[in-house]
Amino acid sequence: MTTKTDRLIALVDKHSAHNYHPLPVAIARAKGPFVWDVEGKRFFDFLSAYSAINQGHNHPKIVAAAKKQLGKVALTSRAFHNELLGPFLELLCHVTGKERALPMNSGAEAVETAIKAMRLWGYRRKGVAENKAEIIVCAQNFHGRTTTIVGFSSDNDSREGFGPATPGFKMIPYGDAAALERAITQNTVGFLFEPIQGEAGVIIPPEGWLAAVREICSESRVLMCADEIQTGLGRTGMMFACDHEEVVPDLYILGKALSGGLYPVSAVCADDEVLGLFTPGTHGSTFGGSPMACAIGMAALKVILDEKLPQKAAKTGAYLKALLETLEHPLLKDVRGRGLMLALEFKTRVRPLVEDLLKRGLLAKDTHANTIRLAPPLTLTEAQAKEAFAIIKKAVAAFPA
Ligand code: IF1
Repeated sequence: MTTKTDRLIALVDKHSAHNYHPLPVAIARAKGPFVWDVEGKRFFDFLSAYSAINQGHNHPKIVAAAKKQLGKVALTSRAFHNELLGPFLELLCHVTGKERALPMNSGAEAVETAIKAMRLWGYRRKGVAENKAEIIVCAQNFHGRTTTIVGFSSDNDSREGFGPATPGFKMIPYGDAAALERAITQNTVGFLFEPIQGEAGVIIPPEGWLAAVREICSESRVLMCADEIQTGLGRTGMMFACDHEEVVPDLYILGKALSGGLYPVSAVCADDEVLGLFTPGTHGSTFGGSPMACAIGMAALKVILDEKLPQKAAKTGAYLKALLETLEHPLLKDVRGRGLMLALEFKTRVRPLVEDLLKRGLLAKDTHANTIRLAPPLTLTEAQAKEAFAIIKKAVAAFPA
């Protein structure tokens, strides 16, 4: 018997580009930490759209802000001012402690914006000769899918077939401060990194690395640019993952949870010294900073602040991690993570375990074959964490050794 799910999957198989291998579930609605599929079955969402849903699905305050704006004015373009851009940017600057913010849509666009900003700073402020700017990046990075960004990826699937790569990028091992020091030249304008590598499998850098990076960048006049698109806005138990070492980067790149999932909203946040260098005509976006984006972005930030989601993630994350650490399986290699950015690494492929979790009512995703990322909404209660853990425990027990 073919189910509604089967028919929907077949339709996508037929008409989409095959650039994904989704789990066989078709979601119809969502609320808080739960989604329901087209058959009416409920699941815990332990992916949260890769951390875009930190506030939980359809957070009532964000939905209300979106509804209030819908039908009023959705888009003006930046050719004109709008009622909400200023207030949104003011709040964003308050949260990041930066003087300016430049709103975009997708994460990749914000990363591209940061790359342009760092190069511009290099030419206008550091005195790097035109077209010579270098940006240092890390192996196993994930910063998005545009041609420039995949050009400096070390992941073959991401990069191969899409060249020629944009020049001007240098790669060093992740978490290696000495390598950063060695890689810096007079032409280095920035260091772009993830404070915790998400796609690479929730890789936490060695303690002290972020602080060392801050020191090296300051000494060498290199901009420290943190891609906090996935780690930022509470996910790791603090507002930003850089906060764990009390480090303030020169640029924050934000996205995902900046909208709570209702709309693509991203931004680069930095001081006037950097973002003040753009002049009219040098950068832009049709939708970036639209009234719709600002209404949703502002509500999304307020929820993170008002509900103390970073603190909540720290508490629930510690609770869930302690439970995960009690798991026993001969092939379980590591339990790691910060806040509610958690992962289980096995010595084998975990896709079958992920598919079993789906059958048992919990959505999670494998990353780099052997690792399961566990990243529920930060609004998850301890009781819900306990219930979800019971599902994980049963699935791990049934996972062949
Ligand atoms: C997909 C991964 C996560 C990101 C960081 C920039 C971006 C991302 C640190 C680009 C996006 C996404 C994209 C999504 C899968 C997902 C992902 F597994 F691929 F790596 F989250 F871990 N910087 N990450 O994590 O943001 O342009 O997508 O808005 O399906 O490719 P975007």
